[in-house]
Amino acid sequence: MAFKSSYLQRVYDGLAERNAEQKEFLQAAYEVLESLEPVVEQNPKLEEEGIIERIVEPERIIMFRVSWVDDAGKVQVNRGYRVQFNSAIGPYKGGLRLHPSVNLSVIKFLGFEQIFKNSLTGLPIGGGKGGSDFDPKGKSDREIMRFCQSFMTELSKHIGADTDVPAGDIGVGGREIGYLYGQYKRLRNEFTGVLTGKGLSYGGSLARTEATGYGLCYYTEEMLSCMKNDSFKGKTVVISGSGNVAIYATEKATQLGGKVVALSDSNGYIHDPNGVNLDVVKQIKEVERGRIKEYVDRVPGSTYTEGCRGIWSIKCDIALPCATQNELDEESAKTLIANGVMAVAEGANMPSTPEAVAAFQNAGILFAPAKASNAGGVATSALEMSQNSERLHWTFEEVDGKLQTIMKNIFHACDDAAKKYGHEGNLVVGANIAGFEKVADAMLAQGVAY
Ligand code: NDP
Ligand code: 2IT
Repeated sequence: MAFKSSYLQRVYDGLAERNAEQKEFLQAAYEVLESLEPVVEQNPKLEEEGIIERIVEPERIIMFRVSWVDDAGKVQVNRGYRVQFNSAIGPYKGGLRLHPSVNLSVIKFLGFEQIFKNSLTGLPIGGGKGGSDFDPKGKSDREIMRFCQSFMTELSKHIGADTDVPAGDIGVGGREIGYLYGQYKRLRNEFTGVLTGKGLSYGGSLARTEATGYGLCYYTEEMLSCMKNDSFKGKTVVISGSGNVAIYATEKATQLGGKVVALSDSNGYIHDPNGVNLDVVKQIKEVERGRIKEYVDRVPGSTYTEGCRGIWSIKCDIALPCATQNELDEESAKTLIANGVMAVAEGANMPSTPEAVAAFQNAGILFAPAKASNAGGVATSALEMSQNSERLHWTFEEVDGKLQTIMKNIFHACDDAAKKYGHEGNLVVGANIAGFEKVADAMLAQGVAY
């Protein structure tokens, strides 16, 4: 690992020394810093004002005990996190993840990515992320409720509609947001837009549920159109995961004329050469909270294979990784390339390893990085904040129309920045630079008090 800029090298070395155990965070930071080489070279002010040192250090990290009582009456303890990474362009904004793999490194990588993603949306939102190592799998509704109430009892001291506005991520959907919101309101006696992804009956926005998956497909469609004069029409699509992002990516990819032939969860994947029946998937995952393997009992002609990584061996034109970080490695990338994939767009956060990204780029495959292509979720969260502020509801068409415009704009911001700094066609570099420029500008304008 070596940077051309001695400034970037020094900052990265210091970061790696201080956070030696945080491999996901260092992975995310390295990629961004690497993209910023030409920007740092052309703007000496960034070094003079210590912008890179400042941007890699969270403004605030909150870690707390979450104790709750399970259905057997036993006390359970988990660890809660909120990383308030950067508020230069707006209140901290970003999801909450509930998964046993959550630790400080994971939350810091997600919070760091969120700074640039939120900037790319063009909306006034800073970067943050939170969560817990609590495992929602196999828990009753009452246990989920008690956990969420305990989590919010501490979190409520640190957030607010103009301070920090959390939302969902892995393991946090409508049910959890409802419990979290109820507890915030109880503690603060305020009906305010402190969370997004809320239910429609208490301040949620139409199209927020669909937004990340739909936005991913809008970005991909624009990328295909502008860079290959092509579209989803007639394409075979493989999507990993079967949660919120994967389900609505499947819905939109299908509406745009693609055929989605595979979905997965952490146990394995299904292959349905006829195109997945999304009503069956929604029934299993959204209503019954079941496992993806149940699909094959209900849809003849489909197959299930144990082990989620094998999904990338299925031949496809477009691959949309929508499960979790580092789920697509170099070997999987090479298999996709050998099978003729033309485009890869990330729905999950950092799903491709650095080696996989390099393999796609070297092979001339269109590659859309997460912080650009999955920004539709947080963008629509910001639209939910707008509606809460004006105490109005917009129609589905209005929100979806804005989402489409935002995703197209993000694609062009990435494409333009890549061209401007001599990396035409490299949307990874383009996204990092375009996201960074606005945040750096705001930090420079606001002085060095934090
Ligand atoms: P969900 O909890 O709804 O679904 C997550 C899916 O990913 C499930 O199918 C889950 O399988 C699978 N998964 C989770 N962890 C792992 C793992 N360690 N290995 C293999 N599979 C795993 O989450 P979302 O759909 O909301 O989130 C998916 C990704 O999209 C995440 O990276 C998230 O950060 C990102 N994202 C989400 C946004 C949103 O608005 N929700 C916005 C932008 C990005 P299983 O059930 O077996 O755990
Ligand atoms: O990773 C993400 O962008 C999200 N989980 C959505 C965050 C949000 O505030 O809507």
